[in-house]
Order: sequence, then structure tokens, then C-alpha cells
Amino acid sequence: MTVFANFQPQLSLYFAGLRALKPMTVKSFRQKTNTSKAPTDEATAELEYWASVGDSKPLYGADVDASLLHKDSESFNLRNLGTILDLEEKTILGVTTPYLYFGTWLSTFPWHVEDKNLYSINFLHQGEAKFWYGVSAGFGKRFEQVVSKLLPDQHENCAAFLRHKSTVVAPEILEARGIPVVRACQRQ
Ligand SMILES: O=C(O)CCC(=O)C(=O)O
Repeated sequence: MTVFANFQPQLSLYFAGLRALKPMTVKSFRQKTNTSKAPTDEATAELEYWASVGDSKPLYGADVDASLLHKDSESFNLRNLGTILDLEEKTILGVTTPYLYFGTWLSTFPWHVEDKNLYSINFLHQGEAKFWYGVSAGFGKRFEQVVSKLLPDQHENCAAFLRHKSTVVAPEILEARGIPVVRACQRQ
């Protein structure tokens, strides 16, 4: 579950805490989350998202240790990508194994770089479009500086607070400070 609190009322800058809930079935997740739907038009959806996300407590079945792909599948098997990670003997959940995400309208994952600064691969099995924001690695330091300046208390508590995966910043805040943001809409 994602719990939102606005860091600064005048800016779209949020603390999003992922909180563990009791395990639930996919059926009950569906029942709990089928009340509101995203607008189909991407631009409207983006506007509505930023207008309402701060007041919402969206459920997100995030970081579920599972995969819908058959473990022996030879094509596009996220359990077996044939990368250098195959050499890692230890299991590192979400790194050497895939994570599964069950989302709904307003489900959000905070800004982050991937574990160990690795690349990430994401496959949308089913459902509505998923929207991504990204900042190129070349602007990574600047991103950290800008967000740290906007959140001095967080930065003082921990210089690596962005690693806590709990900060949600609207793209226009970054763009207004010279950080280009790329938008991608992922479909099934
Ligand atoms: O799918 C998400 O919401 C976040 C997952 C993630 O961290 C990633 O794939 O990079």
C-alpha cells in the first residue's frame, strides 16, 4: 500500500510510504480496487493523477515475490534472462528474481534508481496502461541536488534519502529546474 503525505502544500512533492498489508488474494485486491478508473486519454489521466494522488491512499501490490511466466519458458523469461546476474549465487529478490506488481488507478512507485544501479526490465501482462517518468543518468546528480534542496530536512536526516524509495515529485517541478523528464506509456 502507498501512503501519501504532502511534503510541501504548494508543490506536488510527496512522501509515499510503502506499507505491508496482510496477504490478500488477487480476487480481493480486485474487489478492493475496482472503484475508480483512469481516464483513457493519456494527457487527461496525467493531469488527473497529479490533481488527486496527494489525497489518495492507493493500493499497490508491489514487490510480490512471484512471476506469471513459466519457469522453463525459453522465450522472454524474466526468471532467466541470460545476463551476468546468472553468475550471482545468492538469491537477491527483485534482482536475480522477478517481482510482480498488481496496480490500480493511482498506484504509484516513488522515484528511484534500481538496486545496485542496475538496469531494469518490465513487462505489462494485463490491464490498463502504465505510465513512467524517467530522468537520464546524465542528470542523475542534478536530480538529487534539486530534490535535496527542496527537501532539506530529509537530506539532513540521510544524504541518501532518495534510496529510501519514498519521494514522489511531479515532473514539472524538475523540468522547471532544468531537468529533462521523459514520459513513457507502457501498454499490454
Ligand atoms: O513497476 C513499478 O511500479 C516499479 C518497479 C520498479 O522498480 C522497476 O521495474 O524499475
